[in-house]
Amino acid sequence: MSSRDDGAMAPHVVETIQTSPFDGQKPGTSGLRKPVAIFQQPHYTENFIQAGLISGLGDKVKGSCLVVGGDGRFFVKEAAQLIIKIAAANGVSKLVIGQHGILSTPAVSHIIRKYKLDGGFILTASHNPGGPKGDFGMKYNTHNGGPAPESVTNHLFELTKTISEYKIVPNVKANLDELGSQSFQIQGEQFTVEIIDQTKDYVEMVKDIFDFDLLRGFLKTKRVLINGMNGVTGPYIKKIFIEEFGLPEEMCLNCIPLPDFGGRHPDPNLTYAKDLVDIMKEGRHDFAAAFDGDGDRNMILGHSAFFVTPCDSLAVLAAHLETIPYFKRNGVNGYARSMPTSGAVDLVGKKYGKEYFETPTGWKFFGNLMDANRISLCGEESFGTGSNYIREKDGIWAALAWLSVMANTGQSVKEILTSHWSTFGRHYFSRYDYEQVSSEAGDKLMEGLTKLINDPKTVGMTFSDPTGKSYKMAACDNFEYHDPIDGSVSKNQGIRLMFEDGSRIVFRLSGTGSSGATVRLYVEGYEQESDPNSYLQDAQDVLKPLITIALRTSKLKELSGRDEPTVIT
Ligand code: G16
Repeated sequence: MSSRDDGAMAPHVVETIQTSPFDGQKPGTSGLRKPVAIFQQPHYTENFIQAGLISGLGDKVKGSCLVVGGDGRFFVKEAAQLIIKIAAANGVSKLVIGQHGILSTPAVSHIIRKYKLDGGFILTASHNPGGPKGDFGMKYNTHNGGPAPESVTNHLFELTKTISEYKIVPNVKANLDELGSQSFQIQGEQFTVEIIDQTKDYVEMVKDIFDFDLLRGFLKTKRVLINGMNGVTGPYIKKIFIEEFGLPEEMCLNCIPLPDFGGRHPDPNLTYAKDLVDIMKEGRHDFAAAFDGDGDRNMILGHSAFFVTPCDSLAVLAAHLETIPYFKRNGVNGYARSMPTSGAVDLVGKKYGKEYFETPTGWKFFGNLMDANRISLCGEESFGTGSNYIREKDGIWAALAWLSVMANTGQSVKEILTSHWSTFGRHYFSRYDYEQVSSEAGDKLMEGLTKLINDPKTVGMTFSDPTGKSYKMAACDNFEYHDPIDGSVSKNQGIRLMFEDGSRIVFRLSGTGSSGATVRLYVEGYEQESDPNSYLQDAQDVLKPLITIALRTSKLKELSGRDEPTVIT
């Protein structure tokens, strides 16, 4: 259906509104994330949208076509209407918007690429809680479908520091609930808002990537649970798992997107998806997957809640990628992982003669490598896995990829992991998160660690835990990335303490929290055993000495005032 504004209503006039800068509109690891109340301040969201358009499109704003979609959280619809008004005023010619303002992050990336749009706004604070007292977020993606690179986000931030006006057409308002085109005349130019089905393009895409007949048949023989955590993936889960695969509805949990995610934290990990873990522990299901608020993160569990670390998930998928039709057709280039992610995937790259890359935390750093056809698969320890068919990580894709591996190998999740470890050895990995620590404590921690890595005596020093287990420091630094494609340099990406036996301790401050500091401690140890059963040790037991050393060396407990982390992965 299409509607047309023929000018019968009051004319749409572009107004220039005087504004002043707000502090702290610096996009973090993935966009700007703040409490909703901050975004609701007059001019706050408007400033960010205006700066986003200019930094993202430069002199190509006029006549551009963009996509807009969000994860259904509180304030998505209001923000979408603001984008409509400001885009109209700046000469954007078309906005493609998901019905009700909803599109998953991977769907947005796909839509930009499929329809060759100039970019888009994603309205999400990802896995952060939602609702009027929760967080909201906004990020700009560029024409390759990926999160804007640092050159764009740095420019955006600079613009927000000096912004003095924005343009708006106050009386342009679209009906976000009605599919079809709505056109408006803005000072003699046509401006179109097209409301599209949330799932259609995405479902067509995954049907082209995977063997749906194989998966349909396989799922008839298995009991699985798919958990949308009341985020954006609900409609996609229904289309794919219920309508396409015929899964009973009761196997698909929390599939209604809610503005506050049901009051929970939409983060698929062992802490925030504990209800799913508990059901899986009952041993009645073979496989479970959960996704975050905007659908780009995933957690994979096997029978009896056997947990697949995202690092291992990446390595396993790398080793089995060529069984998936998309990769059979297109081949497999290299792999990439973010720096804190364990080196498990590197070993797959070495064995199969593929390139493998270590990038800073943040999906945006994979974009250049994918655009240059250097990598086909990438992933992060932060529950993100994805591939080069789009430029965002993709929760549902990861679940379908895992089900494909199970269907092709005939093995359970645990068998797939143990056979992988028997071939490659096991990288034990754990992440400790200390959320909402004071910014001062976070800064002090990083200052102390910086002193440690700059001290010439550190390399060669032996660090021991109280049981006497000791590790000799082989190297330490603050990770710096030199992008092999465009030569850009990203400094201060995390403190790395690397030991002679290959173990590693990494510290970073998160770039996705909305207040204070979140300290992340990543610990990794590698073991190669002759007996496959010895790989089944608990990562916490294996890594205990390293964790003790990390906590002591950093004085993390003293500085944060926390005895325990908020989340352990
Ligand atoms: C975002 C980024 C990821 C990053 C993660 C954690 O994920 O897209 O690339 O790994 O944040 O970042 P940090 O450790 O700085 O909090 P999401 O799912 O929040 O968009």
